[in-house]
Amino acid sequence: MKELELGDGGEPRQQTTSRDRTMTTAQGGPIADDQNSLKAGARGPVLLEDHVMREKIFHFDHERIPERVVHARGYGVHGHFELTKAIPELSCADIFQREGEKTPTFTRFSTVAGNKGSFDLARDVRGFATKFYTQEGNWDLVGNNIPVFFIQDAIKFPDLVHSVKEAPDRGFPQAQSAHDNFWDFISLSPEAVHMTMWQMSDRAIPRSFRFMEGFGVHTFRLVNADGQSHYVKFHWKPRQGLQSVVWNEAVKINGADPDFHRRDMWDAIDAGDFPQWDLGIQVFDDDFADSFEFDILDATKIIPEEQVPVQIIGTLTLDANVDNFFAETEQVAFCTQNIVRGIDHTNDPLLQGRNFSYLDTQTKRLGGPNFTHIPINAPKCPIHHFQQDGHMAMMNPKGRANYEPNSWGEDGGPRENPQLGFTSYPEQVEGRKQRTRSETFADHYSQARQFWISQTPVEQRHIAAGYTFELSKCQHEKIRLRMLSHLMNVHDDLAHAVAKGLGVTDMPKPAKPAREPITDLPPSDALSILKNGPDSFAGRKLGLYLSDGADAALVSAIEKAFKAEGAMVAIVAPHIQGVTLSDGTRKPADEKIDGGPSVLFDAVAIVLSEDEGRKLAGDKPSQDFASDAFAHAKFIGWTDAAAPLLKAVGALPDADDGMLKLDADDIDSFVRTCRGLRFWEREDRLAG
Ligand code: HDD
Repeated sequence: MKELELGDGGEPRQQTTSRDRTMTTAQGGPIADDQNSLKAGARGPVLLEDHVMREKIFHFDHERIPERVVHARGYGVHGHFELTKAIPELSCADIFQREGEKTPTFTRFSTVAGNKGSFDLARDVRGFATKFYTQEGNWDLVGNNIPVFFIQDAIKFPDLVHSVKEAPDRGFPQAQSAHDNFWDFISLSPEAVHMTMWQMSDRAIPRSFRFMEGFGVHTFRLVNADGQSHYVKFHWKPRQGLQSVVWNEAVKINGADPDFHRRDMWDAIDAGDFPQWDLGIQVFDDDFADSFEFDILDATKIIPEEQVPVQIIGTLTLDANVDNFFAETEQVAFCTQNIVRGIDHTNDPLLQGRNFSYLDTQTKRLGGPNFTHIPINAPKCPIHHFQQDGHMAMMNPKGRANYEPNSWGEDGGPRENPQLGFTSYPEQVEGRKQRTRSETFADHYSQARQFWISQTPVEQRHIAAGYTFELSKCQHEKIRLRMLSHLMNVHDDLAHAVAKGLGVTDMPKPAKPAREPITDLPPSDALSILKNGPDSFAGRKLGLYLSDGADAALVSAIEKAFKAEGAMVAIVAPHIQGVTLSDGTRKPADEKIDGGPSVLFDAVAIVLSEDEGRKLAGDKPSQDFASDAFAHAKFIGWTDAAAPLLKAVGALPDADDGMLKLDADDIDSFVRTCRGLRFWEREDRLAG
């Protein structure tokens, strides 16, 4: 039972949990009966006088707040940032001064397009927003898992978002970009082409929030104590390595477990397997900015790591789930304008627009200007100012001074501090007022091409398939062809693969580029997921499908070996009650086979008894388990008794190298193989 505990004076009230206290109304009155409303007679009308019932229903009626206009579906977790390399020469930000110091954080991951109740594995960009509660105020790094953005100027953001969200007349499609409106807008906005390459890649269907990168996207400034400035791009590098699912799998995961990503994060943290990311910075100066092929203020461009290496300066560890989803994940309010002394903005027009949007949207969403009083948003350092009143004011200053300058001496309240306070970098700014786009933003294809040539053949195939799928959902041929005309400026191989997928035989003319693409940018390995995978199966999940009579020694060896690797093992069985193993022990199941399809796991092992193996060969959910694992190029551990099932789905008689016979004395070799995560050769073969 939840109770309210009153703080003394103006302190916020704290919620505590206790069983032995009396339930009360919000006004604190003890409640005698929470089961029945007040009536005139046992079967008579309910009386308006019933303040207990009315208060309860009134509060319930007001439980919802507006969901975020984008990034509505998200999942937040607590953690801390530990500085491993102090950078006082670059920045005077307090958080970057003392190696080994830990700063508390709150990170919210999200999808962009879908509503709050949509599914986790939409093909979409993922938000990666972190609030650092530094000793000199909150710093919010509000990034994505993709280092570039669709548009260059914030004035286009409402159009972009309208185009991807449900059409206003019909209220669908939900949580997806595979529709005419989105590709109509994109194909009329060539600046978006580079971003769509990332979006059509497997980056947009991550296996887990834990296995994706994060990027601050914009170029920011670092400013040191002497007022010297360097440009910086922020990167989050997951220590877990990168990993994505395949599209057919994503579609099925959304049905099997729409909460796949949030459950994954909750489970990992709950099990003490805390995900970590290194914070990297790419630092450069005006000379580099002037010589770089693209404009550093253009958020549709990356700076390749080969040109400006990423230096690691700290580590983010996510180590605590929230106590209350609404209080923390829903109410957290990230604002790009929350920066601290030593970090500053640049003139990136996308960033400048964001700096207006976030504060504005939080005020609407959270009901007023006092959202900074909500504990998840409140700084953890002292705060002193003369802001007052407004809806739900919780922190109210005492005394008479609520303005300055004042002459009340000691009682006069806080004063500004030119030494410690935030000062903007005094960049020289001049120019005519004009609504224009700089010529230096005009190259829309070169980095899209660089992205393409940096991918492995498997990844290229997935990108082409991504475009093909999405454009095939566009019912208007002119939109499909217009998009194709842009892809022709990216790379012939891509354009032809997509054209083939769409069934287009007469290629359209290439779109007229605003500026000729640079065709000799070198590939960059950092852009590929598969080149940055893990070297371990740690943090991954094995689905172990068991039947009655399964070999107990083998089951125990598998569990032991995968746990030693730092992986999880989920037991899947024909019934949720579990199975009786060969030695008579009962093994409870985590999932019944229908509810635990193989798409939920990174690799599978099928350990059946001979009798059950023959029976399960004809069982549809068992067939789906095996055939999906096979089609999604997963490593499959199996025993002879599973052969009829594997034959039934075409995985046998010719076992490929991704299918490993299990041997209780050598499970380690299965674990080692699973570190590769997928047996892509099989996908190559199946794709023909
Ligand atoms: Fe944004 C939310 C990331 C461009 C306006 N954005 C939001 C969130 C993330 C991003 C991660 C969710 C934060 C959370 O978990 O609560 N947005 C980005 C990135 C962008 C970007 C990486 C480009 C580099 N956004 C962008 C533009 C605008 C906005 C150009 C408006 C001009 N974004 C918003 C918003 C949201 C938001 C409407 C919705 C909910 C919220 O702010 O808190 O203000």
